[in-house]
Amino acid sequence: MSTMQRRDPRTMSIASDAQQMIEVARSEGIETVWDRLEAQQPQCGFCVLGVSCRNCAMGPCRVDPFGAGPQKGVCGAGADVIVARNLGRTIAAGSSSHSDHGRDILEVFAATAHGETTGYRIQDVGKLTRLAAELGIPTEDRTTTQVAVDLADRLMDDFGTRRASLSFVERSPKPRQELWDRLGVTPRGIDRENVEMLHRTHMGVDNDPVNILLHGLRTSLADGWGGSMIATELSDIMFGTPSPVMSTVNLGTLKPGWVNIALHGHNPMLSDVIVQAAEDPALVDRARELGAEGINLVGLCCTGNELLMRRGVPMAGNHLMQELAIMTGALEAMVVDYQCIMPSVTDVARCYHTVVISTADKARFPGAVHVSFDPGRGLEIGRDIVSRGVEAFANRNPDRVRIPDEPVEIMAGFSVEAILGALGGTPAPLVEAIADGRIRGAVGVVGCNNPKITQDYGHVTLTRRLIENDILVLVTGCAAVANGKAGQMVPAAASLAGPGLRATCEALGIPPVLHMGSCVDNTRILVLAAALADHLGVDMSQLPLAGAAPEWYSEKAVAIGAYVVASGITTVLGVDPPILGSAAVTGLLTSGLDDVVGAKFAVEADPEKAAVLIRRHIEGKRAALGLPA
Ligand code: XCC
Ligand code: SF4
Repeated sequence: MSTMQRRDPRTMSIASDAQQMIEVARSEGIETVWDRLEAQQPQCGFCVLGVSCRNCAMGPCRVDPFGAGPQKGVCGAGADVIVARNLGRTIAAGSSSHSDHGRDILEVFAATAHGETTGYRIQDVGKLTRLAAELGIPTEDRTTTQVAVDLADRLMDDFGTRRASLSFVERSPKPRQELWDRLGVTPRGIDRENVEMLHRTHMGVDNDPVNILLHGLRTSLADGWGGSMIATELSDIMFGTPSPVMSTVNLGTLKPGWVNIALHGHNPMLSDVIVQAAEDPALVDRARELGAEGINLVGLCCTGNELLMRRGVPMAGNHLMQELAIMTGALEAMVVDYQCIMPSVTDVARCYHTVVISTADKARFPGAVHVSFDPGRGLEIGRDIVSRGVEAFANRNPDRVRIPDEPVEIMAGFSVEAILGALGGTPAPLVEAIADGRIRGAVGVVGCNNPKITQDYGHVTLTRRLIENDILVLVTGCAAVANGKAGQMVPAAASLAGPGLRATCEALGIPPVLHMGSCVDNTRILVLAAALADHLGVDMSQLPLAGAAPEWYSEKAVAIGAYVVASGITTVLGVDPPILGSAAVTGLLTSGLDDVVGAKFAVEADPEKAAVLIRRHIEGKRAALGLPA
């Protein structure tokens, strides 16, 4: 920890709440993610390049990237196969994570349709009806319940292998569907593609790196146009389709005299009933009895994004804030579901009065209290959890409470429905603004924090440079939270944008950086891109669009990057993926793919340079469409 102790917090995060809490961690001697990254140095060079394999017990094996040592694993696999297999498995892990989340939502939706849940209902009947009609499910003269049951059944099928392609693949532009068919990458079943990837990457199955990578694209498409999209759409139906909402962000959302409960993870199905439970007068009375002013719920990571988007629940922070939030000494409970929850949170919580409450049977945390989620008793469980948070207030030590900073305002809630609604129900005004050059194009800036990168620096800098150059930015996940903390997500931030984007945002009263939701909600960006392409009668790959994941860390982010590229949108990564040990795989992803799917990956750690690269890409797409320079 020694070198860490000397490192300037300003090189660790650009966010002042984080910088202050890093000092607190040091003075209290509590280990953080940055300390552990330091302790891991130097990280394994073989793994960094992707040339290590432990897929079987003849190994583990490593290929010497300098050519002097072994060039093949025991089975005979060279660097290209090893790197491709590793990448394939990473995509499958990310895709499975999103899709399993989607299935969990689908199961609660199905149970709700059958009247077997408490605390859940169909909130957006309009969206249910639209979706059913889109999938050919009869809606006339039928009850909401009947339609919902059929929709649930239909989407359950998408997880298996009963049809030639997934329900939502038909939402993509026709030329894109034809291309996927020609390439043989149209996803067939969500589970199937993931299972097949595990099969192919078993020793002695798929030994052709290109063939593995093509299946990697198919696997990711089963996430983007499958599991994740189901998660988004059904969450909208059950919890409400987001519309613009003002809220606040950073650790200042924790309130000194209140019971503070943070909801962390990814799945909105429990957190949504917790929001209902926190309004229970009996629980609020109990909080007051214990001397608190009330119950304050805040979000972390993507569970937080789900609640911010739909209910305006304040957002305490993104990925790297989870340990620091506990160190405020003002957090009674951290309720976790799954994904991106560091195992270290229970260690940090032990130093405070914070109770960590795990809720998913598939995601247990030693040291946490486990309250098993059961949608049949949703509200009751929600009350139980909130009550544990309230009771923990009695153990708070007021002398240890250090809440840094005042919260910053943020506008969220930009579902595709909300964006099209603001435009008068059609993408035409946006297409016109892009066509005449007031807006040059749009970029999805998405993904995580990674302690290898100064927290939020990549997101905030890249976004700033893009909006300054009249490029609309769409954000999700931790990238959204970063931009929110930096004040770039309020309507007044239009003044930071170039003249064309600024005028458009001011006319509509929206920020130049639009919060489109959690990481599964990257599917909203796909749907919007498809709508723009269809409106122009072109494929998505022809649009002046790009994706960026400046601070990505997770396997899910790799799956997202892959489906975005497979959908025709070039994507720039800020952290090296572990593929550089294979010239063939690196070449395919960063150049060859362009000829195959009309998009590719680029890696650029410096967000200033990434912005230039993206601007060039967008101007190139504009020129090819004959749009004004
Ligand atoms: Fe996780 Fe979604 Fe990444 Fe953030 S952006 S660190 S995946 S919380 Ni999804
Ligand atoms: Fe080694 Fe091949 Fe087994 Fe991988 S699959 S561990 S390269 S023998």
